[in-house]
Amino acid sequence: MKSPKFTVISLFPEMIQQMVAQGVVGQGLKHNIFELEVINPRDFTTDVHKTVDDRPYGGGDGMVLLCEPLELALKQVVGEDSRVIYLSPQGQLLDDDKVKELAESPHIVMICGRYGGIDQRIINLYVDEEVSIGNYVLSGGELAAGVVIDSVARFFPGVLGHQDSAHSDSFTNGFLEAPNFTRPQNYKGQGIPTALLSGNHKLIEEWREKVGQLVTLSKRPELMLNVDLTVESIRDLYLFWQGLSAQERDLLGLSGLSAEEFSLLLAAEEEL
Ligand code: 4FL
Repeated sequence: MKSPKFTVISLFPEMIQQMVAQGVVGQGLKHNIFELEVINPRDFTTDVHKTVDDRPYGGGDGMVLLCEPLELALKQVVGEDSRVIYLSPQGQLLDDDKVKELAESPHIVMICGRYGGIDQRIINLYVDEEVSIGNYVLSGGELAAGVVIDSVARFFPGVLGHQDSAHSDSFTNGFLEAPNFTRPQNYKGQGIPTALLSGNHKLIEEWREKVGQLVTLSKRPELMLNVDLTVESIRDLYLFWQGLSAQERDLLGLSGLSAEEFSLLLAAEEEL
């Protein structure tokens, strides 16, 4: 099977190359688990000044990327199986579901605009979808492209050392991860949750799942509503929480949680 491929169209190609060179994603690239191509619209200019942008019609701040260099770049890289994405705050928000969906695509082409954006007619002609990484404006789409590559590549088989790492991380089951601990066993008076010292892998797995749900309820309660929870599972979770000592709750960062959050969750679930 052919490796999945990212093509990034950017005026700052080194920025993309550098973002993707490190860590597990960098190793994945080095080992050809996926391909990365970066092309610069400036290389497709036809005038002596290599002009890539111009002032917006109607006036306003920032410069707008010209159609022609972008179109020539796109024509060189876009094929039948390409998915063309324009990174923009106007796009659909990138989340775990979107990342998994993009990881199924054989070829993702990303256009990075500068802060003034790109000519709308390029979007009309070539862009399949706009993607945003958050509700804020960047000086350009490059950092957003780096975020897409990193988050998507984690789902390519072989990028994460442990084959199922991507499948026990935060969001995998819709919930956040349980906190992690390593040596020493006592750090400034804080120990290790007893379940994690039990050596019972099945018990540890169940404990982590429950704690992950409690962390989600405590820190990001709105995420609880994306998951199908039964009244019974909420009661179970409440009982599990009640079984934790005050000290263990502190250790797990769950001191903010009270019976109130469980009642609110129950009420919200019943409304759905
Ligand atoms: C892209 C912001 C994706 C958030 C400026 C140019 C952006 C962005 N998500 N800001 N592109």
